[in-house]
Amino acid sequence: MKYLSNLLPYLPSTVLLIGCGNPSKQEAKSDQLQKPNVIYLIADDLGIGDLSCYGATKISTPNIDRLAGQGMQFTNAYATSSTSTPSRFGLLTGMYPWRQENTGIAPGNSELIIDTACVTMADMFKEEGYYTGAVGKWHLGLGPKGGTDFNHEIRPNTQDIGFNYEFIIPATVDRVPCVFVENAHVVGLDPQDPITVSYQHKVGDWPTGLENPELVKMKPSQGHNNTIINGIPRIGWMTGGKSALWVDEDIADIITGKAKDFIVAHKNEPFFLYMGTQDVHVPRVPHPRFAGKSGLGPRGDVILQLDWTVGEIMHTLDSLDIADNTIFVLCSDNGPVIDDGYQDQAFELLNGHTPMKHYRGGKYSAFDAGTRIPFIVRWPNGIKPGKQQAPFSMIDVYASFAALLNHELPTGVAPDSRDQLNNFLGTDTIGCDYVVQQNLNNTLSIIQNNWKYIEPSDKPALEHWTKMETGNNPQPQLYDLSVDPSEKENLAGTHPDKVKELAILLEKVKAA
Ligand code: NG6
Ligand code: CA
Repeated sequence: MKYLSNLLPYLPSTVLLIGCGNPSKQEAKSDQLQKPNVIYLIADDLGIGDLSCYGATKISTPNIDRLAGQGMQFTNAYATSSTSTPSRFGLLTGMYPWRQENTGIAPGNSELIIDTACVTMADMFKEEGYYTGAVGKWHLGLGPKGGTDFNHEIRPNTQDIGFNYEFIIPATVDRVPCVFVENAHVVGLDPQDPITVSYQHKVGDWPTGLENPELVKMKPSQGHNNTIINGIPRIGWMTGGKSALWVDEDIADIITGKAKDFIVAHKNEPFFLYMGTQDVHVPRVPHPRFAGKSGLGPRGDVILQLDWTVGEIMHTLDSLDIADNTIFVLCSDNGPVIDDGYQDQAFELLNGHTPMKHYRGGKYSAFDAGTRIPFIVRWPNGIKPGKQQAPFSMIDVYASFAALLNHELPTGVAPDSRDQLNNFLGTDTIGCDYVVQQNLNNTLSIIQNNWKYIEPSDKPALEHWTKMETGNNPQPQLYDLSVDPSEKENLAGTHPDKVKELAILLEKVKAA
């Protein structure tokens, strides 16, 4: 098994005693030679500046800091895209999302946007004998073309693209329907009270933020004025399914509990757990035990809640004695945003906190803060703790795991994913040849050797609601990230050859 050669230098010496101890000892040790479990925890809209291990001083994230201290902490890691749906699509398919239509931010009743014929990363783990699960935020659609019917078995679902088990939030917490789906069924649904969802027009007679603003406990700042659920006006209209509605304050507890249950149930076999937290996406509604605890308002409080979730998963692994042979990845799906549509005082209470660090832009943007993400990989059996400065892109996670498992990817599978295993393990300090980034409007950028080129775009320079800089510019842009990480000075005019070189490279990637 090839993957063992990667981890041999780091295996505890006791493992080398396999076969020469007493039988019970031998059995216990052989666990350590089992394929490593994989937990891939993708937080929502978490910024590289939101964690104390990345330099935040106004907030403390002790559990995540411990994870980072015991693993490889990446300082130049990128998501494929600056919003959720395409970013997650790229991770799970190993294909750049901009190659496929319909991979933009998905509504809550979107069809499953990953073709069931696609061999996903979950399929790959399954073929390798892993038990696979998806828990938490999904946001890649469910059901057939035409949209999801939440009142019957919901197929195709994650179980048709490689997952054995699912307990998911269909889209985002600000989108209807506000229900969980477990193994193709809405949890707690009363068949006498079926769910109707629309993203075109009002359905049923439940109050909306637009018509009944006096009923909301969290006011919108942008959009978010359709059906009110739990006092929070959402995107989209719904009616029915009353017994199935989630309570926002409890979501972190529920999905963390489901993730823990999954780990406990599958501790004796290799497992792959893909977990998406709703934190720190809007609406930011912490459990009362975190409310007011950060001093930075709800946005800070849900960072503490996320840190708690990570701590719970770590404790679970410790209590089962499987932490050493579990690869635990923590990252974000895209860059941070401060006001993303509710009046939650995120700006007013920042208190000097810098979610984007010194990077330009944020969620939605072609500038670096759009896709630059915190990225931590802990694997005591296979990774010596350290910092990884080499460039790394989430598009390469799939092929890197395949390499770890010595799993040959057939032609056409994960077409854009490159084997960056040594980068992922922190032993390659050069990193990937180039990183491609995608903004809200599908404007692409490419980074190579610290030079960043953003292709020209006629799309708006500011995102409509948040006024975030999108990085769109009708002129080509070129930045030297080695001296200008904040992308202040466009050097395209003075470096036409570099612009040409990177534009050609980007065209090549597009044509591949
Ligand atoms: C935007 C929403 C924003 C968020 C985003 C998706 C408005 C005004 N803004 O359209 O609140 O939901 O979509 O975020 O509706 S993501 O992280 O899931 O991509
Ligand atoms: Ca997101």
